[in-house]
Amino acid sequence: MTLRPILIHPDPRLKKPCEPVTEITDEIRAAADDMLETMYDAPGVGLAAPQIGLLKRLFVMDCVKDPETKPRPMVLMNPEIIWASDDRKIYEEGCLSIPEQYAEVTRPSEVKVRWLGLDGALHEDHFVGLWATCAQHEMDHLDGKLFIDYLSPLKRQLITRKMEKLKRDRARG
Ligand code: K2U
Ligand code: ZN
Repeated sequence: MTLRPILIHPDPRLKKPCEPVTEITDEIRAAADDMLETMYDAPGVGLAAPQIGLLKRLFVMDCVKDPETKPRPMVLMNPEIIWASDDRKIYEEGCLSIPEQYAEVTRPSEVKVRWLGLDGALHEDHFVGLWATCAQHEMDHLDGKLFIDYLSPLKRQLITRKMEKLKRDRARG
């Protein structure tokens, strides 16, 4: 298990659509493992493969926040939304690739997702609440879409400028 560096916006790898997982290789298993470790360490409730520079359709998620409840680490490959509620919910989203920036995003409040599991089987689940928001946020990453793409051009540009400064300052060490 290795902590992987999380790419920071703007980065071309965060804007590219990712390739489907065609074979569950040891590399894919190792990436999923590292992504879960990196997500918990951040901390976050989700992490998509492009955020660690792997342009594959794979994300991990664990939205269990209550320390009394058993964690539910999930690895979803080639995920597809097969149903979304008409009902919408506004959530103040963040992103591990856009640190310390938050904005309201409106999304369907419930989604049904089908995906390929590490066991090689197809799975389906009905997500609500933070799980639904997170799954949609992660699936956007697989299409090269960031939550700031839902904001006005001005707001998006302000956030991008802040991230460019953050990267300059980090490069300076
Ligand atoms: O993809 C990511 O950058 C991980 C996000 C996933 C996420 C964003 C917005 C809403 C739900 C999930 C990280 O978990 S950001 C940290 C965080 C933690 C709890 C709630 C919201 C955001
Ligand atoms: Zn994100």
